[in-house]
Amino acid sequence: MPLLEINFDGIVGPSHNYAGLSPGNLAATANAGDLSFPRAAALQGLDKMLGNLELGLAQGFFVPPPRPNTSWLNELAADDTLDPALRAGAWSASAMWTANAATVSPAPDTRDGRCHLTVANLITMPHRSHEWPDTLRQLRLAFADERHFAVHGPVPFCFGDEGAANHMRLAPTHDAPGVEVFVYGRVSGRFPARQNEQAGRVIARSHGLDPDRTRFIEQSADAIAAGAFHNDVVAVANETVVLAHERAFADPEKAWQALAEACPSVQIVAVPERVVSLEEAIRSYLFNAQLVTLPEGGQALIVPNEAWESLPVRRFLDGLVVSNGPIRQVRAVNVRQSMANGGGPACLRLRVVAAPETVDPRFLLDEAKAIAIRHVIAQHWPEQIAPGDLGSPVLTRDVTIARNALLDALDLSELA
Ligand code: SUG
Repeated sequence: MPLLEINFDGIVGPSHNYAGLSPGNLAATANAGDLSFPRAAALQGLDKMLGNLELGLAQGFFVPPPRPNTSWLNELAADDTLDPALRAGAWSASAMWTANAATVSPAPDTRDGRCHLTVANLITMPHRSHEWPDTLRQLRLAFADERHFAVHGPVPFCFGDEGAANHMRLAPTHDAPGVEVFVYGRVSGRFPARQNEQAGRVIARSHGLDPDRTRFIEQSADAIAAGAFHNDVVAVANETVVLAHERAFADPEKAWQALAEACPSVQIVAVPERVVSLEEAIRSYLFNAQLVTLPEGGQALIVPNEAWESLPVRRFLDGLVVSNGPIRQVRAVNVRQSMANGGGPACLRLRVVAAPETVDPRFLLDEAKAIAIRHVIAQHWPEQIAPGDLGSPVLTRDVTIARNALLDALDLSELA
């Protein structure tokens, strides 16, 4: 059974809102208090998935967890005195950013020849710290076949882990043994470093990775201070290509050398500050792109419209495509509702290299499922939410009905 890269996108939940809960995520804090449009957000996400399906790529999805999260509210002993940010946290649709759901080591990289997944604990931000139990349930369902998958619980809570957003894999092809790169930050500046070095080291050991094909690289404190709260805001890799800002890593020369040593065929495209400044890269989310291998060969970069509309970024991308390198085409997608919370195309997907036949088929997208999902979203997702609506009994009822309708349509009621 051939191994393929399958992108699992999070379906944007019906409670999608802008509460400004992530310090260090500049888009999220800038848009705090804005009206959100959950229906439009979910349809934008679905259209992105369909675009990738049309490219001939394998596409999966995860469903939103229950919101508001009443078990978390109970743990918080929530009453009228509860901090509004915590109340909003119980409503957050942040599980849509599945690049933060787990870290994935494909079967060719691991000692036991299975694909290993570790659910991310997401402890740094309170509104994300309660995602993992529901995510774990879903991973255990989607990847239940223990002959092919090993799904791990979170790393110890003393180490923040934000999943694949801080993990890159280099391999000549997806189905070949690869080099896994764990990127971490150190607490230093005004914003939190969300990925702890030890979290990556725990995952590398428990996934059974070969130390010769594993690297740990420090994120630059400048990048975190400029708003790169995850490495995938300033770097993306696919097969042997790494596209990164020159200021992404603490010691760039050392980083490029480590990558070249571990993977001699690596092609590093380091974008200089004078071509696209770090600030513009973070504003436009150039690097929060999906870099995918096309079935006919070559790679495509799927960027958000915001990157396509940026003059310096556009100039860089035009040059990249005519340079005759591995990236043959650039496609722009509209994920504006997610972008306003700091989530670009890459945040919305978790890459799993696996044989599609070994995944629970209910989590794989095809035309028929896309029609069913679109129908449920159009019928049940709220058109808009103002932050003041969070907590209202009417909205509680509406988002609960909406999610249950989706689970019914996808035959996933066991996740209710
Ligand atoms: O964790 N935003 C998310 C965005 C995650 C993006 N993911 C990756 N880079 N892979 C976060 O900061 C904002 C929610 C709010 O403010 O309402 C939020 O959680």
